[in-house]
Amino acid sequence: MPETPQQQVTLKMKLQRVNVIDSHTGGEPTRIVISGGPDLGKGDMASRRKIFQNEYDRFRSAIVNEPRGGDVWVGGILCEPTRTETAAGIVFFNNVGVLNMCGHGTIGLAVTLHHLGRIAPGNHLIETSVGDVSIYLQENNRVTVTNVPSYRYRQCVKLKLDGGDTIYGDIAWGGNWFFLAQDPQQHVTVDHIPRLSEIANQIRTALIRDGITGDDGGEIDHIELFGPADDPADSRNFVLCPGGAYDRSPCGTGTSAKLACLMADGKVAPGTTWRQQSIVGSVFEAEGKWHQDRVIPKITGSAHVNTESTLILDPEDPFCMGITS
Ligand code: PYC
Repeated sequence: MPETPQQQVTLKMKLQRVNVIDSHTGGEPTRIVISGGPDLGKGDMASRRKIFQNEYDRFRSAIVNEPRGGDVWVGGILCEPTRTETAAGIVFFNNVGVLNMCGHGTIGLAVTLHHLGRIAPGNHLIETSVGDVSIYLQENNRVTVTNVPSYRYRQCVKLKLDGGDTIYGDIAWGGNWFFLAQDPQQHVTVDHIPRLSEIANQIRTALIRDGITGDDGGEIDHIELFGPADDPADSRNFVLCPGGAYDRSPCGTGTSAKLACLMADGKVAPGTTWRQQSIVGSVFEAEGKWHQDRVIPKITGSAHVNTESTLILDPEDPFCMGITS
């Protein structure tokens, strides 16, 4: 403990204070950095994401990793938008790196901006690193995200897993790259999470081993498994996120990727509501329309703000920048 007033002042000057607002969307947490974060410049969100990735990785870890967070957390740096017609810019990240889009995080961002009094219910545009998305905020914490154009890139890809199983699945883009497995043998329920994580990790390893990527060379770092849902949802999913945690929400970008596959197969008609339930039971409603050969998904879910806080980054704290192993 500092003993003199001068020592106390010096210590306080060394502390970095970061103001955050936490919310959860169907059980999946989002931590939005409101102030005290790094200056990422004035470029578009793709260039700010690159700066954040290259120069502020330790800050990322400090915000979402233990001891302040944990593997399941998604964070976002709230940015000044580049255009007057957009409400905000956002750079998403998680426990291991930066993210492209994040559906549950955008729903969380919408209720956070409303909580701050920065947006009113209605329509708003948000700039992300993979393009603009729009949000429609209702009074009751429900938010519809019109996501980036989504599409199936490859159908029925065969994978031989290290565990010996052979699995088939589609590769689709919904703002992140997904492998959507067809594996009727798995029980997609909470009590099977360890087995689901094991299979999903084996799928991810096999994709890397076989050099299978998205059509832009991007890593397929989200793995999605499906099973029967509780009525009235149409499907229950299990989504393994890049950092090894599973999504507690039905995953907005994963639901977009699934909808793109279902619409490509003619199993869901444009404008029809399709409900995706998460492994913990929360539900997103999805509907899409075609734009050329892409699906424009609308994903609706609810989020709740649950914490306003100031994180303290103390250079004398041995775990100040998070536990990374
Ligand atoms: O909702 O898109 C999503 C998402 C991605 C990773 C975790 N949630």
